[in-house]
Amino acid sequence: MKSADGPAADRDVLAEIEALASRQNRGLAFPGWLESRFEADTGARYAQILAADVGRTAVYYNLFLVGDFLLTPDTVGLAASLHFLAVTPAMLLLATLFRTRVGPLARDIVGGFVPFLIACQILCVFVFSHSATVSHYLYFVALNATSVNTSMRLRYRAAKWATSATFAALVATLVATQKIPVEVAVMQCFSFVVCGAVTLRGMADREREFRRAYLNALRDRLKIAAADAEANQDALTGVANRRGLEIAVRSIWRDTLPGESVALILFDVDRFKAYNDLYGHPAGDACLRAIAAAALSRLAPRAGHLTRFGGEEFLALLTGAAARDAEAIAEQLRREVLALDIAHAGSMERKIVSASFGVASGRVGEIGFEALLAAADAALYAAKSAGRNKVARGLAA
Ligand code: GH3
Ligand code: MG
Ligand code: MG
Repeated sequence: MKSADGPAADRDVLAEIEALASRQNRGLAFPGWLESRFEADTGARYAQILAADVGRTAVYYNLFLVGDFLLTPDTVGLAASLHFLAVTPAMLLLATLFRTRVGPLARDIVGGFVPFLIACQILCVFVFSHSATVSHYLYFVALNATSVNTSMRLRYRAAKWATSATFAALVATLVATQKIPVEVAVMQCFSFVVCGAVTLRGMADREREFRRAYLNALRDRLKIAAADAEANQDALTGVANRRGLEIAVRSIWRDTLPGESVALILFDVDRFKAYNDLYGHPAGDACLRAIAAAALSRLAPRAGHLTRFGGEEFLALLTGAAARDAEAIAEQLRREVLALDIAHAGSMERKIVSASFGVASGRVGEIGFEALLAAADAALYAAKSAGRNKVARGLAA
C-alpha cells in the first residue's frame, strides 16, 4: 500500500525502507505512507492483543480492592461500586471497542483511558475517605501508572497522554483537598513523576524495537518478493520466463472455473537469424525488446500472460478467450509487430520485421496446457509454411 506522498514503485519502497532501517531513528512514527502500511499489517493483531491485555488488567485491578479494606475501610462500598459498576464495565467496553477496528488514533486515545480511569477511581476514594491511612492509599496512583504502563501493551502516545492527564488530576486533587501534609504530597508527586517517566521511557524503547523489527521483516519480505519476481522474469525483455510460465499455468488451471475458455498464442519472429546476421546481435536484442513491449501493452488490458518461450519465440496465455477472440488478438499482435516498422533488409517476404502466429484454445477441465501448446505449435508451423506474417488456428486434441 502506497500513498500519494509515498514512493512510486516497490523498488523505491525497498530503498526507502533500507535507508530507514539503517538510520538511528529517534522518533517513533514512520513517514505517512509507511505508517499506513504498518497499521494495515499490524493493526488488527494489535487490537486483539490490547483487548486481551485490558481483560487481564481488569483482573489485577480488582485484586487491589484488598487495599481498600486495609487502607480506606470507610469507603469500601464506594470503592466496590466504582470498581464493579463504573471502571470494570468501562474497561470491558473499551476492550470491545478495540475489536471493532477503530483507527490508530482513536485506539490510542481509548487505550489511555484504561490507566486514567483507574487513577480517577483511586483519587475519588482518596477524596471521600477519612481514614488515617488515606495518604498511603494515594501511592496506588503511581503503582497503577507503573503496572499498567508495563503490563498493558499500550502504544507510547497512549500511555503518554494517560500519564500526563493522571499527573494533572493528582496535583489538582492534592491542591483542592489539602488533606495530607505538604511533604507527603510532594513525595506523592515525586514518586509519580519518577514512575511515569521511567515506564514511559521503557515503553518508547519497546515500541521503537517493535517498529524496527517490523521494518526489518518488511524489508526481508520485499527483498524475497523482488528476488522471486526476478527469478520468474526474462532478463532481456522483462516478460515472464519459462519458470514464470509454469507458475502462471499452474494458477490458471487451478483457479479458472472448469468450462471457461483458455487460449494460447505462440508467435515467432520471422527470419530472425538473418536479422541478427545483418544488423548484429545488439540490434536483434533491441528488436526482441520492442516486440515484447508492444505485445505486452496489447495483452495487458485482457490480463494476458506473456512469456519469452524461446530465443525469438513468445507465448501468450489468455483466459476467457474463445477461439475467435484469441485469433482476433493474435491478428492485433501481428499488426502491432508490423507497426513497429523495424527495417529488415534480409527478409525475403517483406522488408520489415514480422512474426508468425499459432493459436489454439480450449476449455479448462477439458484440455491441458501441453495439448494446447502442441496445437498452437502445429498452427505456428502452418503459419510459417503459408508464407510467414500470418495467424493460423490449430485444433486442440
Ligand atoms: P523463421 O522465420 O523460420 O522463424 O526463421 P528464423 O531465422 O527466425 O529462425 P531460426 O530458428 O533459424 O533463428 C532464430 C534466431 O534467433 C537465431 C538466433 O541467433 C536468434 N536469437 C535467439 N535468441 C536471441 C537473443 O536473445 N538475441 C538475439 N539478438 N538473437 C537471438
Ligand atoms: Mg524465427
Ligand atoms: Mg524460432
